[in-house]
Amino acid sequence: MPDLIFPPGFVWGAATSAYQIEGAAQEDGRGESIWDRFCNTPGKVKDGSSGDVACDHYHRWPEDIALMKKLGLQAYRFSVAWPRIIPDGRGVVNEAGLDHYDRFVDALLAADIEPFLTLYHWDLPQPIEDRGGWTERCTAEAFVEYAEAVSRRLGDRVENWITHNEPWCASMLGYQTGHHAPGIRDFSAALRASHHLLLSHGMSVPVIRANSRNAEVGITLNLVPAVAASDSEADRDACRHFDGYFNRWFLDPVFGRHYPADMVRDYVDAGHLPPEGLSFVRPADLDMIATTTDFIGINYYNREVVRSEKIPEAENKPRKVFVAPESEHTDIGWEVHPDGLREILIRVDQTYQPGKIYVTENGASYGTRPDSTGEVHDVRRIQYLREHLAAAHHAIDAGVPLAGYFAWSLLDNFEWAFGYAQRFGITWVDYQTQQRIPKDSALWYRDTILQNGVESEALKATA
Ligand code: IFM
Repeated sequence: MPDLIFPPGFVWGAATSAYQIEGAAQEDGRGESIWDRFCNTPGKVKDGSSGDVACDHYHRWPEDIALMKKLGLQAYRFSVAWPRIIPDGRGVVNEAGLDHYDRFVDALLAADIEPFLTLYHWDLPQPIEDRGGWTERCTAEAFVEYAEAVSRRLGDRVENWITHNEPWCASMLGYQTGHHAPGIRDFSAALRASHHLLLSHGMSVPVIRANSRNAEVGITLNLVPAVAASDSEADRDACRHFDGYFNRWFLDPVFGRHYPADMVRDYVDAGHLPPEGLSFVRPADLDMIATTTDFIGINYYNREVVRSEKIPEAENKPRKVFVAPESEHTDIGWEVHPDGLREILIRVDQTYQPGKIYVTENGASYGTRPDSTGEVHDVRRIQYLREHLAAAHHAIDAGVPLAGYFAWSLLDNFEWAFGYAQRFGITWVDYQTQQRIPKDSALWYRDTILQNGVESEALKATA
């Protein structure tokens, strides 16, 4: 029996994103996104795959809502595909795209599942990228037009809005390292992109509120607690730098603290910013970015242990990250460190006082396959989820206003540059037949929701 009981009203959900599950890439007037272009560029995605079909959720959503219902989900976090709504990025709104999400939201509500709608989960319309993408300020204006179109249509029924998912990934993986679409490798461009992403967040909040009377609006950041590999001054400084690069660069401006001065200095010293610093930031931008929101979403997967290593500037990387070798890792190579979730929740609450927090993603990639009877005994995922929920519970005990938790992900899906090789789902998807099989973790999650709690006692991982 669970001994860690969550507060009454705690929201239990699961999350996905449009490009990772929808498929139907060419249907109902959808335009091209940067991920379509990226996937079609040889060598960008490990298994050469794309989201063209993915989980075919665009057609199978009634079945997927029935699955959510069976699992007892109270909320579902999904994203809207910008290229379905405004195929050229700006200008004409595609009513067929809006109609799809309109029907989908109605069906969720009819099933008594609360929609949490993310506006941007990385599928920028390619025509916008052709004009400079997030490195250009006008992309923030385009985003506001898109937010206006979606919130005008759905704002009477959707009450939970997330402007952006993980702007660190959208800017740094997209424009600095090039591991994600649009595949650019230019640190200065990535810093401009990060600013325009955050600016578009702030600019769209009042627009969403105007269209959705009961809206609660927030942004989702992926946060990674950093630990110095040793007590040496160099490692501690590398840790400060990593934390600034990953966490504070996004948290600080969103909570009205400007961009961190130490990072601006580091970036000027490294030549990523001009000597005058943040030349692309206009006077009113920071107030706009710091527009008060109703909650912050935190995506947590792992921590990083950081050591100082001088690497050639040409490699275009931050100081090297060194993952603790003695730890357990998931199949994608990320360390399992549940206490990092407790730590980051407490830190965000104490440093920034957001008022309300959701864990908008947490989960693990394990490839456990169906056995001969067709069941998926993903014991390690159950252990991962249970330990992270226990950590979340400890954070609540410490006073963190955590209002809900979303498992990543409802379904196995297209894992970006890894293609279909990594499986984060609590539901197995057979990509040949599109059959869905709830894994043991899904059944465990159903019971957890029913009991509104987890057991603190560790299970033994055997699979
Ligand atoms: O699949 C992604 C998701 O799109 C964003 N957060 C992390 C997940 C796992 O990598």
